[in-house]
Amino acid sequence: MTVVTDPAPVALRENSYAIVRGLFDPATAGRLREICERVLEQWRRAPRSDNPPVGPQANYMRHVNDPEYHRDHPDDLAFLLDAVGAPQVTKALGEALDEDYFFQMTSLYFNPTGDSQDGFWHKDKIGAEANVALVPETGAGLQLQIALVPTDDLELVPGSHLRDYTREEHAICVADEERNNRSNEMPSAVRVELQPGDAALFTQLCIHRGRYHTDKLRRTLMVSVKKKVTAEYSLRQRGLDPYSDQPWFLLPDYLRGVSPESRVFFQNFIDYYAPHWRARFTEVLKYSSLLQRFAESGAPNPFFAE
Ligand SMILES: O=C(O)CCC(=O)C(=O)O
Repeated sequence: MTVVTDPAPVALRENSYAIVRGLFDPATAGRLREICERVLEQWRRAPRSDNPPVGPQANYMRHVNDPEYHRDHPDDLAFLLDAVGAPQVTKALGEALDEDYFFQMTSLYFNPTGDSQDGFWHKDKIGAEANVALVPETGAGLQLQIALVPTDDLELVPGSHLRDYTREEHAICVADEERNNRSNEMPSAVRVELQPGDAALFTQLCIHRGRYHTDKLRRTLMVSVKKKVTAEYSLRQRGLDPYSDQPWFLLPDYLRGVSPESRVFFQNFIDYYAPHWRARFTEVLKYSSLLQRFAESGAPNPFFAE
């Protein structure tokens, strides 16, 4: 008899993924689900960003921790942040990465309301970011998916992060202008089965995809982390991007109610990006005060002149 055991975080560097059963207890997973349901409903009505766009085919949203989603629910924000930075989360990430890293982003994956779709197979396109990592097997960072309802929607090919595409994988992921990339015939693919509170960690470098079926409820909270060295490289090359641009972390009471242990997780991210968020504020202030002066003067606004 073959006994299949879940790959542990430390084994991720070989297996592409790891599973932590019961990362959160059912009560915590239940409360996180309630919070995410509320945020999702608000996002559908009043998204804070147009990327990805709201619509019947939408299957994920970014920045669940944007404070505008929690204006009337400060306890929810504290609960969410406390969970995202919880010691068991950082322990699993630390064991899997064995390299300095920052918090990067939260996302929520959910089933669409429109047509059902099998996702497309891909390795995340992280380009040269992968080359600066100390531990190449884990690329630029990791994704940690926390199931809030039972799910087996994430699929991946274990070990595929350590090599280029095989002939069969290439035929599915790349060939013929990616026409076959939603194929259900991917060799050696595994479905990651999770119960509420369980978590899957995986590297962006492996072949993976989601399943987005309207009749399969999905609520999966994803925490993305980026290696420190990759974050530095990315900021040098491109400046702030839509993921790292989270100036709400500068709000004086943003981490109110969050435990000291969880605050530590966010503090490195804040310390690193705060000067860049502040620089962007300086620009906004400069231009917005100027706009006001033009409006008050009654003179034509030179920004819109021929
Ligand atoms: O879980 C999913 O639906 C897919 C996730 C994914 O493609 C990604 O994180 O790059």
